[in-house]
Amino acid sequence: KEPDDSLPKTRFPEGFRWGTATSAYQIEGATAVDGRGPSIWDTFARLPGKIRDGTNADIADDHFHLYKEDVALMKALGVKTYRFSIAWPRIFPEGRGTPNPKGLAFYQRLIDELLANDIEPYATLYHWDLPQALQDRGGWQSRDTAQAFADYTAHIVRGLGDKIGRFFTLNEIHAFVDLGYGKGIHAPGLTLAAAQLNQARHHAVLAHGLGVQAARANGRSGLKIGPAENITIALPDVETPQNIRAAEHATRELNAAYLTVMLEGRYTDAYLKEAGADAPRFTDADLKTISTRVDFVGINVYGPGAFVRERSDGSGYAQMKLPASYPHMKSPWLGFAPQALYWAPRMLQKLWAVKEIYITENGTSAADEPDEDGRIDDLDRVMFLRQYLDQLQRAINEGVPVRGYFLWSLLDNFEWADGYETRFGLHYVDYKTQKRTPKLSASFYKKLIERNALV
Ligand code: GBH
Repeated sequence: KEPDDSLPKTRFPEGFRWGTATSAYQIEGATAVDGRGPSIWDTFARLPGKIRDGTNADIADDHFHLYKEDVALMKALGVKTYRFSIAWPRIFPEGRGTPNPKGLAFYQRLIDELLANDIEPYATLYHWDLPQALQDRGGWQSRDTAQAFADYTAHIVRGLGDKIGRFFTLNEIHAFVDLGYGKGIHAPGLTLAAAQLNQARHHAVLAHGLGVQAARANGRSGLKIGPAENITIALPDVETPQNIRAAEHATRELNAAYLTVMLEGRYTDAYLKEAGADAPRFTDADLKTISTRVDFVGINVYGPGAFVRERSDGSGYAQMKLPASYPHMKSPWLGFAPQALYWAPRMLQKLWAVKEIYITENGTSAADEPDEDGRIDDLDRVMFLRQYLDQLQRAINEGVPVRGYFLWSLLDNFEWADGYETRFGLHYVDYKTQKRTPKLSASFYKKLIERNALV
C-alpha cells in the first residue's frame, strides 16, 4: 500500500471511462501517404498568413507512423478509452465515389493496437478535415455534402464498426461553421453572409442526423452513436434559482442551431425570429432527420460560454461582459471557469433529459517550457484539471449521468490557426525529433485514473 492510500478520496463511479482525445489532421501527418486526398486544411494552411507560425500539418506528430508509440503512452497513463478521428480524405480521397482501402487499413492497424492494449476505441467521423474535392463543390454550403457524409459513415461502420465502442458524428459544428465559413479564420476561410451561414449550419446538423441513420442502417446491432458538440454553456453569475433558470433558458438559445435542434427537432422561436429573412430553408422532414434519436450526447467543455442573470423584470436573461481582468489560461479565449464542467452536463440532463453523457474534450493550453532538466512542470494545467474535475464530480454526485471524460489532448499537436505554438498535450512533443515527454499533468492524470479519485 502506498502511504497516501490513507488520504480521503472522492471517488468517481466504478467503470467510469477515463480517456484522451485527438484528431486526425492535428496529429497524423503523412498527408500524401497511401492515397490520402487533400483536405480543406491542407489548402488553407498554405494560404499566406492563415496559420500563426506559418506551418501546416504535413508531418504534425507523425502519428501515422508512430501510432504504436502513442498507444504505448496511453497504456502507461492507464486510460481505458481513446477518442480519435478518422480522416475522411484517407477513406474517400475525392470525398465520395471509390473508397481507398489503404486509408481504412491504417485505422484497422490503429484499432488492433488499441485493443491489444485494452484501450477501447471511440471514433469521431468528422473532425474538420473535409475532402477538398467536396469543398470544390460547395462544401458545407451544399446540401449534397450532408449526403456524402452519410455515405462515408455507412462505409466506415461497415469496415470498422465491429471494433469501435462508440461513434461521434461531427466534432463541433458550432466551431467549424462559424470559424470556417463565417469568420474566415479556419478552413476554408470564407466570410459568408448570415443567410448562407445559417444554411451551412443547417446542412451540418442535417449531416449529423443522416449520419446517425446511416450508421444504424449499416452497422452492427448495438452500435452507439451521438454528437461531439461544443456546447456554449451559460453560467449563472450567482447561483440563485432565478439565475439558474435564466442560464438554462440562455443555454437553450445559445445552442439553438446546434444541440437544441438536434435534441428537440425544432429551431427555437427566438432563433427564427432573430434570423428573420436570414433563417435557413428547411422542411419538417429535415427536422425529423436532424433529431434522429442518439444513444448519448458528447460535449466539449472549455471556458465559460457566457455568464447570465435573470432580468429584474423577469423577461428572460441578461448576458454579462467578461471583465478585462477575468482570468484565462494561456489561450486568451480559454477563460477559467471550472463550474462549466458542472453546469454543462447538468443542463443536458435538465433541458433535454439526456441519459448518457460524455465529456468528449476538456483540457487547456499552457506555456509548457522544458526546464534545464527537460521537465515540463505544467502546474497551471494541473490546477485547471483539478478544479474542473472537481466540478465534474459534483455533477456526478448529484446524479448527472456522465459516463466518461476525454482529456484534450494526449499530446501536443497542430492547433489549427495557432499552428504548433499552442500546446494542449499531456505529453510534450519536440517537433524536431518527434520525441514525446510526459508533462507533470501526465503524472497527475495517471494517478487520478489509478485511484479513480481526486485526492
Ligand atoms: C476544440 O475546439 C477542438 O475540437 C480541438 O480540435 C482543438 O484542438 C481544441 O479545442 C483546443 O482549441 O482564436 O480566439 O478565434 C474548442 C473550441 C473554437 C476554441 C475556436 C478556440 C478559437 C478562438 N475552439 N476557438 S480565437
